[in-house]
Amino acid sequence: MTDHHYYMSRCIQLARLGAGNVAPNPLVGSVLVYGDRIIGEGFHQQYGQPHAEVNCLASVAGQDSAYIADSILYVSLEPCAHFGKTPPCADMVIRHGIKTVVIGCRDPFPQVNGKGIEKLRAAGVKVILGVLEKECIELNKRFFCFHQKKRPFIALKWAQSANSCLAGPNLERIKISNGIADRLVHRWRSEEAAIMVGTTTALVDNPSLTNRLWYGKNPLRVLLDKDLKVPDTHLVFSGDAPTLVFNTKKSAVAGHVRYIKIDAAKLVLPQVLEHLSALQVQSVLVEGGTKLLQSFIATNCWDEARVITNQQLVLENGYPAPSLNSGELVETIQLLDNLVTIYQNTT
Ligand code: AOF
Ligand code: ZN
Repeated sequence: MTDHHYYMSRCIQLARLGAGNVAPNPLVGSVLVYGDRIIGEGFHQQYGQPHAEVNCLASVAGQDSAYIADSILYVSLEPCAHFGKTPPCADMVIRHGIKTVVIGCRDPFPQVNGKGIEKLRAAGVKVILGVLEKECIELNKRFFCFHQKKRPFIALKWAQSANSCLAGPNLERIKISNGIADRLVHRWRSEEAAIMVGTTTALVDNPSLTNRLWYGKNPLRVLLDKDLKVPDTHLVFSGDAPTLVFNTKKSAVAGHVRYIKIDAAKLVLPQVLEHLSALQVQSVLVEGGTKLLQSFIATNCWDEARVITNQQLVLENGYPAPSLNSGELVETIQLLDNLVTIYQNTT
């Protein structure tokens, strides 16, 4: 590991401390190194608050401030060039007379997207770009997907029996995942901006779609219910979190429930994703059922698939689970008799 890699991995570590508090902004970490000594560290801590580089420079102790101009600044994302909620970080770096900046990856946000790097270079700052680039992009995979693909990051999730069934013969609900896997699923719910289900799942399973078994927030609930079949006494409408209902009947707001009318003559998913993007929803965990999951797969509109398989359970004549036609296995986690397999869409 070179010094650059070492300090960049520290930036990533710091950036992660902002998880849960900065969305829809990216997670960013920064360190300032004089010789072989870290004299400043910072990360983006809270949406709307100072950026990583600002916190890093502000953390430098009084007796070290004379060294700032001769230090190397490391930052996991390109310093911003725009006036947003805070002034441009690139300007601040230039003002401090810093001569070398090492950047993990370029910022895909349209108002930055290379302009921060240009600004630094135009001021004579040496910019080293792309150190631990893959890791820095992975850190903000939702933010990157949202700005590059102009749609939320889509994580598909389902639990299946050993013979790849999702429910019993007449769609009856059968407990497939164990308690440990359930906790992992609730953690996933806490990490995504929204959670989505189709009409049949909401009707038959009556899920509340909240995060009860992990720390952190509840996601925004998204229900696809074209004909408004799901009664408002079902748990998806509980007061625990806001709910969006995409349907073909009405647009209305009723307390924490918002109905959004879509065009019955057009494809559903592109309309739904467009609305979610306009609402700055950067990621969605799709929890079923098979029809909805398979329509994301069929249109190749997914980024990750997380499958929980109960290796002990066989459901004779059960209802078939979705099937992936592509995807690279990137992680497996064994939780007693439940095997979690995570695939990334590489196409
Ligand atoms: C940086 N360092 O730590 C972060 C950056 O609304 P604002 O002013 O907070 O700006 C948000 C945008 O700034 C965000 O979309 C992303 O492009 C960039 N985030 N930039 O130099 C940071 N968090
Ligand atoms: Zn900034």
